[in-house]
Amino acid sequence: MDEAASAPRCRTSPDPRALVIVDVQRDFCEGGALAVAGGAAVAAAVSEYVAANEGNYALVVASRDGHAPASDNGGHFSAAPDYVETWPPHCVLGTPGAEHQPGLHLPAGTVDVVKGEGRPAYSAFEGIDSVSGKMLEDLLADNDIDEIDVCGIATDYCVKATALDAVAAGFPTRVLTALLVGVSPGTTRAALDEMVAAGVVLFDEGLLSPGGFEGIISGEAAWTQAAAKGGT
Ligand code: VGL
Ligand code: ZN
Repeated sequence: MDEAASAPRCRTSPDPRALVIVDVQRDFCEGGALAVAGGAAVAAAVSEYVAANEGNYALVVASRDGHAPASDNGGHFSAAPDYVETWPPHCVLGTPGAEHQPGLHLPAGTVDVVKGEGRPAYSAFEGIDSVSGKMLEDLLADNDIDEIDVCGIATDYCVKATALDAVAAGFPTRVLTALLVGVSPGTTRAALDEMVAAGVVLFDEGLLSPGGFEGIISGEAAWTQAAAKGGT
């Protein structure tokens, strides 16, 4: 991580576009503390996409949810989570769950943006570069970024928050629909609608997308099922 983050940024394209890969972490993939079914497949698909397309990006950013240990992180963690605003402990800094999913392969120079230490933070725009300490928006300005592509986990939480903040910050923004997975179909549909209403372009090159548009809203998460069983 540190090695990759301090390597030169990839600069092979004149296109001033950034790719923001949201929270493709062990705890959001199968076997993790807040596993989203399909997370590992997203890690593999993102890796394949980035390997083929990194030359089209002036900057690649991979955000991580990174919460403080021994803290409820501003009410983000709960022993009785509602899976809407409160969650079981996840992505605790210094634990494997906060690391990228092992199947996620990132180019040298990918910026590690971490968010959520001590508080809830769904958007990568709330995060800082773990090396420079800069906010994402400042990093984008430093790199003359004009447009943003977003992918990752989860469509209905952190991807949505990141894409909406990108639009609010004035960036033409695409969400790469072949490279997403959501927690539940209902909230994922609503999130896609909300993003489109805000001006986000849903972009699917037809690459790597087994199920097309339906495919991106069919992911059913283990934690939603757990919530339904546990009830609140
Ligand atoms: C996320 C729930 C809690 C996410 C983060 O990355 O979508 N979801 N913290
Ligand atoms: Zn979190």
